Amino acid sequence: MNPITWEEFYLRNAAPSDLESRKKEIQSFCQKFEPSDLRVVLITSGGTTVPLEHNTVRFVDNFSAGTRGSASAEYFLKAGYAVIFMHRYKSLEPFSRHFSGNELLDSIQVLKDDSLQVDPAKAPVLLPILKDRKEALDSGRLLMVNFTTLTEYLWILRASAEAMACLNSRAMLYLAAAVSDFYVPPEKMPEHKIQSTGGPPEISLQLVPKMLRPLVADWVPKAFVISFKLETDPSLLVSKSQEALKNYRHKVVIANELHSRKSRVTLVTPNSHHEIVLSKEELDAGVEIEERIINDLVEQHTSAMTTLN
Ligand code: 9Z3
Repeated sequence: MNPITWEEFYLRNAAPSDLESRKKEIQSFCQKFEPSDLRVVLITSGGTTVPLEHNTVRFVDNFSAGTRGSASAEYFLKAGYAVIFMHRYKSLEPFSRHFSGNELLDSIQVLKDDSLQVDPAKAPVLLPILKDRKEALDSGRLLMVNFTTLTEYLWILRASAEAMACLNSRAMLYLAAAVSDFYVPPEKMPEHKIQSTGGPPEISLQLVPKMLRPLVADWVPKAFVISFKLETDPSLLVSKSQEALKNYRHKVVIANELHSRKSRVTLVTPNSHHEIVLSKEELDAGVEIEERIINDLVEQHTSAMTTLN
């Protein structure tokens, strides 16, 4: 069955109640950089939920932790970009991603006089992260925007993309979130929690329209748009990415396979493709593949901007 059109999706799926205020925040962030030379990237990160009930107790989710997006945000900030970090609520965030569980609390010691001290052994790890974070916050180059459900994601994505249009070719969209391809339309969703007394439920998921199409063609036509393609069969990666580029006419698809995604990606453009691979030694030394990806994309963005302007 064909998916509904993207226009119909927005008509049938209500916007989050606070959309207007969030939109304003994103618009003023973009307008702040409109008169400057600064480039702005929208990063989407983490997975989306698909509710099964209006009063949601249960939902369909996916594996994404937001590692790719949160690491990428730090490298874009280092490269001088302003970053709109549109992430799944409670998924990994730039800077805090380096600390899991009680790691941060464990790095602070309580002294005999009740004063606090950073564990001298942990300070060399903490210091560069705190300095980079301070720089990003003091310069006003980081905007955090969160979402949880697929519908919320799609409304905020559209509002953000439209707000970025004023930046023309200085805008980049880096769509790393793992967005559900399927959802339960509101008219097919029960109001209340599905009861087990009714036997096993038959849940019919429908296709989500491909939002890359209006995003590239209508919402931010001059932006440098990068999407991600995730497969579990590596033999499909390049051909499916080329197909996406042909269909949506954006600039780059980053193809990755689920299990090797931290050490190997393929950057596919309309005319070529190349791999970025980390060796075992590099991985052991803590090199992150996102650093290489972002260096590559910044160069491609620079040359696209010079051709366009
Ligand atoms: C990706 O492929 C990301 O690299 C990952 C990152 C989600 C694998 P983690 O958050 O994982 O670091 O754990 N994102 C896009 C996946 C996706 O849903 N792509 C769609 C597709 O392949 C289209 S945009 O069809």
